[in-house]
Amino acid sequence: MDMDAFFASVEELRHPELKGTPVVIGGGGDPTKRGVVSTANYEARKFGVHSGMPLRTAVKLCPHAVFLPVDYGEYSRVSKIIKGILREISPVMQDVGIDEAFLDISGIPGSPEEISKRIKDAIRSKTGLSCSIGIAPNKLVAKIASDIQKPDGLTIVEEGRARDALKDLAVRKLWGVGPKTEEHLKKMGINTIGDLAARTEEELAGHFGPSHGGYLYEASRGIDDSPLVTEWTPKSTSRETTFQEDISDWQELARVLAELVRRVVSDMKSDGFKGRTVTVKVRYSDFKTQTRSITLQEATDSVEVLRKAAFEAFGRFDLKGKKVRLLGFRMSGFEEKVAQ
Ligand code: TTP
Ligand code: MG
Repeated sequence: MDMDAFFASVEELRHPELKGTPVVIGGGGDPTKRGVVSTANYEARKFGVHSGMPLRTAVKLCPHAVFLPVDYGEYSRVSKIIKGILREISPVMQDVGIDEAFLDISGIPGSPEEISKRIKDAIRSKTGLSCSIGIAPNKLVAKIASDIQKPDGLTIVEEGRARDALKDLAVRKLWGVGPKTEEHLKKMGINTIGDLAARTEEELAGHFGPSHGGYLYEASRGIDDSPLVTEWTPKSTSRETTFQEDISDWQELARVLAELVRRVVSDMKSDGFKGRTVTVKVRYSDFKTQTRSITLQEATDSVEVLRKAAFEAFGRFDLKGKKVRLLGFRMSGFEEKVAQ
């Protein structure tokens, strides 16, 4: 899912009078000053204005456009709402950028068209904005597909049709094809993804090395096995205990905390991770919940060091006169252990 002319569309929501006028967002919004175009709405794009272009060039191409400064705070506020909607539709979501995300919809009921309509309707009703969606067997093709029809587009690439769907597109649409690779490919007579797919893996490896060459060979066929990286991927490990009866005895809480630390460290060790950030969670009898965290200088899996940090974090709660309903312990800030 990729939002349409994102910054410009958010500005049009706040300034409905701008609808139908060319709008350019960039820098401080003054085209006589230095700065580049962040984005332009579709009206301004008709004049050749695009992201990354100097504002001074944009004003020459489209002198009657309205120029506005970048208001990143407002765009990220709207972005958070959109990501919340997407996460509700599929919790397996990779947040890519301010206006983009990958969703794994393989476990979601409904046809691709129905799911896509659900996403578009929810975003439109909660924010007033439109988006474009690409549905495909993998991230590489889905991303490209999301850009094929815009705005308010939907492109579905069925399993087994990826190579065909990509063949007429410019090679730079592939991830990992920047201006340098594009130039090199052009010299080899390769302009489209289809041209690339016609070459042998040996030839591509000869020009770009086995790794990048192998990648180009697979990508040109729409092959991509990269997993979605969800917010859980740099994962955290936690354990918590809800007491049968709310507890106010500090000794008893400390004993439970030590046991939670022991169990979390054991989980972490079996996964081969070391962590830096220790978080203790306390839920009181009135359900009010607080956390206290400590980040260590270095990642560790030492139960002694982590228990000490957990008690230090625990000491930062004001438990006087309160009863505790739940106690939790979480480790995050993981580093993968280097194999010896
Ligand atoms: P894009 O999704 O690339 O562009 P867009 O949403 O404006 O337009 P489209 O309909 O083609 O998707 O980028 C999202 C936002 O990121 C864009 O609104 C502004 C910002 N951005 C920059 O600030 N600089 C840039 O060079 C680009 C490409 C985007
Ligand atoms: Mg976009």
